[in-house]
Amino acid sequence: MNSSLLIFILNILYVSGWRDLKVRRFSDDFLFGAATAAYQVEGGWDADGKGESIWDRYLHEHPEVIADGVDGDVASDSYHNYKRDVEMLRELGVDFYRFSISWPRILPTGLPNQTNEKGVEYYNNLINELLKYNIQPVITLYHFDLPQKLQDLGGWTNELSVQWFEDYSRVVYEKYADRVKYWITINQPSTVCVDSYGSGVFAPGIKSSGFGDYLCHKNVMLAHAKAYRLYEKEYKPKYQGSVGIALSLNWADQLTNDTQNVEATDLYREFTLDLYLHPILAKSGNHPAAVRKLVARRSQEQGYKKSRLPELSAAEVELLKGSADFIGVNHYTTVLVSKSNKQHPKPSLLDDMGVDLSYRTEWRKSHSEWLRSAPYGLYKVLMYVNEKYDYPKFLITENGWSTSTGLGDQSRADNIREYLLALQLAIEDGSDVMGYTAWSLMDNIEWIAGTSERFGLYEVDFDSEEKTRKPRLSAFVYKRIIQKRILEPDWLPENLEISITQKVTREEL
Ligand code: PNW
Repeated sequence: MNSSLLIFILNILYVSGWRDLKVRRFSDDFLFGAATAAYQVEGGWDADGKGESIWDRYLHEHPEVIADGVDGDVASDSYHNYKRDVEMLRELGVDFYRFSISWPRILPTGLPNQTNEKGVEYYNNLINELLKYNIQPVITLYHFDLPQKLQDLGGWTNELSVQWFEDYSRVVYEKYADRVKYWITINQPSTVCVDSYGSGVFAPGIKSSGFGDYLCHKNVMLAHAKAYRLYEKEYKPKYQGSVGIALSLNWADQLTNDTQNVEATDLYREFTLDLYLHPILAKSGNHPAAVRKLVARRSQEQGYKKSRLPELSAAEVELLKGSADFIGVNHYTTVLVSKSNKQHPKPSLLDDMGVDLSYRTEWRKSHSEWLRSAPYGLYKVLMYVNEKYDYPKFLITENGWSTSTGLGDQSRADNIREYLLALQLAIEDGSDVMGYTAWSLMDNIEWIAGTSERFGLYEVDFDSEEKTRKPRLSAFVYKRIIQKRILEPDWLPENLEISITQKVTREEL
């Protein structure tokens, strides 16, 4: 099928509410899960010997950057509520729980000279509670919360960070690999680098676009590869688990079919998708040639002695090549790309890419500015990776939707069903997908949005002492999908004591 015909059909499906007549079943071994991350839910920021993370420091020093001023000091208090969290997972009937480990909770100095036994015990308790109910733990080693003491030494821009991360990974594998079979090294290297050492909107707030972000990129990718190889060599023979990385893989479409915009979109995909995929999945390894050449040329023009994107040595290329048993896909939305005629600061990532981004007006809006519903993008991005990198194994590690407060989250329920249908189509067309993870199990600290953007299947009452959790409409819908293994577009729970106030119908768009 040619691609314009495919886009046409997908558009029809999208406009018609993604309903075609075929009932598709998720196979019995397809896994469903829900996810959170340590800083966003745990709280207990300095409890029982935990060290300070870059998010603790950043939001304590800059409360003004948080939309509603609520930081992660207490969050959903999962540090104390983990039994309730597992109860919620049982209510949903999920196969796995994806959560992350707070590096400074385990290693307060960031280094293995000192282990915080209380921190180790917390994750032991959580893992054991999950296994008691046959829910598989899927552990993310790093979800944005670097120990502040390592940031004081340059954080991810210091080449030593590769070693620091490997040492930390070893401690975690030693403690938990006997019971944990699925590992994710790093969550969203793009966020870890571009938002944290580039635009600086995320902790540690360093603004060095087009330089710091590229330095970080090399180290984070090598850190991932080292943690992968460590498991492969020392733990895999004994425990047979698998290790992947979670990449932010949003789709990018051209604003119009002008050659300029098509080329801009190709380049944007190289920078946002292939820069992360190519070193791991391509037979030749290394950064994509287009990115390598472009940044090298511009760096030279700008008077730098070396490319601002540090090159990989032959040994580093080898280390990275094949360093994932699966690709974790964090997919939320789609953007439209056009060639930019604006002047961006030099150097910067935007200047290197030379693009402007927008959204199609038809795409339903969430409660987050950057997040619009365009389910066909999940299909498209998976097929893009399939075609370029020969059908790798995927785990959808995050997909979700934001609302404001309230239990009647029809828009989230719709979003889950629509994206799951796109996923079924991608599977039908040959994608190898192990499972799907809803972001998020519960409301949490949405980084600098605080609690102003809610992603939870469960609502959290942040004003209550206990951080009470209540299931939203979408929790019932997700539970039903997991149980029945099919999508029922109009299904609603009976006897629902939820007033549906947030229903968004297609007619309203
Ligand atoms: C992810 N985008 O971040 C993170 O892994 C989660 O911690 C976060 O809570 C969740 O998505 C919702 O934001 C993203 O701009 C941040 O496309 C931004 C984007 C995607 C994911």
